[in-house]
Amino acid sequence: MKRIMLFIEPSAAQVNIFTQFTLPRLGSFILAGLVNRRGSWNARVFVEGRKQFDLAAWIAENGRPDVVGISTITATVKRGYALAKECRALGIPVVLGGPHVTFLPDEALAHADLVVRGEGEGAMNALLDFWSEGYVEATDPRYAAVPNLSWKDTGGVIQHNPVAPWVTDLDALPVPDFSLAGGTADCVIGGKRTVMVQTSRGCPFDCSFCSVTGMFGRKFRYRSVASILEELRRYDTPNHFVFFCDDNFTANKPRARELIEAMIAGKFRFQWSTQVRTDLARDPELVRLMKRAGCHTVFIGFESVNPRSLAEMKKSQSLDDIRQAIGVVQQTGIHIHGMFVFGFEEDDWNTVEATVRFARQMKLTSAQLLVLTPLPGSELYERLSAEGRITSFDWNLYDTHHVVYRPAGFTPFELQCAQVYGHTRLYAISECLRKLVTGRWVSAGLSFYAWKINRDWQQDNQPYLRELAARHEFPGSDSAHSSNLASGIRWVDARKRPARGAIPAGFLGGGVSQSPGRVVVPAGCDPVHNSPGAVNLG
Ligand code: B12
Ligand code: SF4
Repeated sequence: MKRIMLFIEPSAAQVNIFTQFTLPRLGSFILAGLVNRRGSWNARVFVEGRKQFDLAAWIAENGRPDVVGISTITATVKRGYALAKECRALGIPVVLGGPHVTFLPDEALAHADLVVRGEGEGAMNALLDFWSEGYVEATDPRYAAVPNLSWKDTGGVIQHNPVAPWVTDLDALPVPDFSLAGGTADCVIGGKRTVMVQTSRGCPFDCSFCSVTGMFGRKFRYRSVASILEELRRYDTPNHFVFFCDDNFTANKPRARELIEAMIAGKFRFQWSTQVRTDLARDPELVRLMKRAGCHTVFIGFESVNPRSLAEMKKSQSLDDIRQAIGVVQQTGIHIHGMFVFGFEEDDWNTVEATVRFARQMKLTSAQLLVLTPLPGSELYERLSAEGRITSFDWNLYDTHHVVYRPAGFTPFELQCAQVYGHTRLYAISECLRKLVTGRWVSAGLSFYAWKINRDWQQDNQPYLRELAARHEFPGSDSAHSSNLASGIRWVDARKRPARGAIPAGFLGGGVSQSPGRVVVPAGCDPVHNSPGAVNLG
C-alpha cells in the first residue's frame, strides 16, 4: 500500500479582502507533485478557506497520513501550529514550510518535527530519498544531509542545515494538479474558475517591507515559454481565469514579450491578471500586447504617494512613475488594482488624505490601503525589532490590516483609524453608486464587495480595536502615554491637526442607533453620526 503524505494550507484567522477567494499558494501542490512522482507515495492536499480541516473526518475518508506537511505564511501560522498539534497528538509527524517558518525556524520547531526553510523542492526530494522505507524519527543524525532543513538532534539541540542553491530548471518542476485537493482549492470568481500559474521566481528589487527576495532570491528565474503554454492549454476555455502569481511578471521585458506574443498566437480564450511594477509603463507596446493577450487586471504596488516614503522603502519608483504607469495601463483598458501602504516614518494624516484623493482622481478600478507590517524576513522586521518598536507578536494580526508596531507619525491606534478611514472613504455606498451610474461596472462591483469587507472587518475586530484604543498614547502632550481617551481627545482638540480624518460612528462598537455619548471616540478621528458608511473630514 502507498504511503500517504498530506499537505495542508491553513486559512488566516482574520477576514481580509481576499477572504472570498480561496486561491491557494502553489507550494503544497508543487511539492505534492514531487511526492507523487515516487511510486510508493500518494500525496493529497487540503486547502482551508471555505471549509476548516477536520483531521478525524479526513482520516475516515482517506486513511491515516504517514506524514503531514503544513504550508505557512505569517498570517496563517498560528492555525498551522494548531493543526500540527492535532496531528502530532495522534502520532503523525509534521513538517512545516513556507515564508513564516523560513525566517523563524526555532519558533516553528516547538510545533513540528521538521522545518524546511526557503524553496522546498531540494529538501522534499532529499526527504523522500531518505524516507524510501518510511518516515524516519526526527532526531536521526542522517537528517544533517537534507538541505534547507531545521531539526533537533538527539540532544535536543536545534540544527539548521545549509541551504541548497535556488532551483534553476523551473520547467522540471511538477505542474500544480489542483484535483489533489478534492475540491477544496476550487476558486470561482464571477462565474469563472480561477487558477494560479507561476511563470517565474525571484525579484531583482529589494523593498524594505517585502520578504520575497529572502525566500526566492533577487535573481529572476523563469520557465520556458513552451512549458508555460503547455500548462495554459489546460485552462483554455472562456470559463477559466488565470492569475499569474509571479511577483513581478514583467521583470524581464523581452521574456515577457515573448510569452505574451506566444499567448496571442495561441488564441487562449481565458482572461488573466498578474502583478507588475510601475516600470512596465516604460514599454507601452508591451502593455498593449498584454491587453490583446487577454489581460484583464494588473495588480500594482504603488505603495505610497509620499515621495519620502517611496525613498524610505527602497521601491525604486517615483510619483511620476506611478502616474505614468496608470496612464499607460488605463489607455489600453486593462484594469488596475492599486495597493498603497500607510505607516512609513514620514507618513501622517496628510499622506492618508492625499492617497485617498489620488486613488479617486486616478479612477483606479480598485485600491487597497494596507497597514505597513513588519513581516519576518523583511528588512523592516529586523529594524523595528532592533528598535523595540514591535508592539504585537500575535501572528494572526500580520495580515497587513492590523497595526503591530509603533509608527513614527501616528499612534498605533491613529494608524489603524487611518486605514479604516481611507477604505471607508473609497468605498462609501455613495461612491459605489457613483461608479454604477457612470458605467464603471467592474469598479462598482468591487466597491460593494470592499464596502462589505470593511464593515465586516470592523465588526470582527471590536476587541482588537478596543484594546488598541485603550493603549492609545498621545505624543507631545502633557498626557503622553496616557490610556485615558478623554485626555486624548482634549489633546487632539488642542492641537487642531490640519487634516485629521473622521471615521464612521460604529467603528468602536457604537452603532448608528446609539447615542453619541456611547461611541468611543478615538483621538484623531471625529465621529460622524450618520450612516455607517459615511465619513467626513475633520
Ligand atoms: C499568490 C499570493 C497571494 C494570493 C493567494 C495566497 C494565499 N492563499 O495565501 C492572494 C492574492 C490571495 C494573497 C493574499 C495575501 N498575501 Co500573498 N502572496 C502570493 C504570492 C505572490 C505567491 C504565492 C505562491 O504561490 N508562491 C509560489 C510558491 C511556489 O511558493 P510557496 O507557496 O511559498 O512554496 C514554496 C516554499 O514556501 C516552500 N513551502 C511552502 N509550503 C511548504 C510546505 C512544506 C511541508 C514544505 C516542506 C515546504 C513548503 O516550498 C515551496 C516550493 O519552493 C506570494 C509571494 C511569493 N513569491 O510566494 C505572496 C505572499 C505569500 N503573500 C504575502 C502576504 C503578506 C499576503 C497577505 C497577508 C497580505 C496581502 N498582500 O494582501 C494576504 C493574506 C492571504 C491569506 N492566506 O490570508 C506574503 C507572506 C509573507 C509572510 N511572511 O507572511 C508573501 C510572501 C508576499 C510578500 N510580499 O512577502 N497572496
Ligand atoms: S515588493 Fe515587489 S518589487 Fe519589491 S522586492 Fe517585493 S516583489 Fe520585488
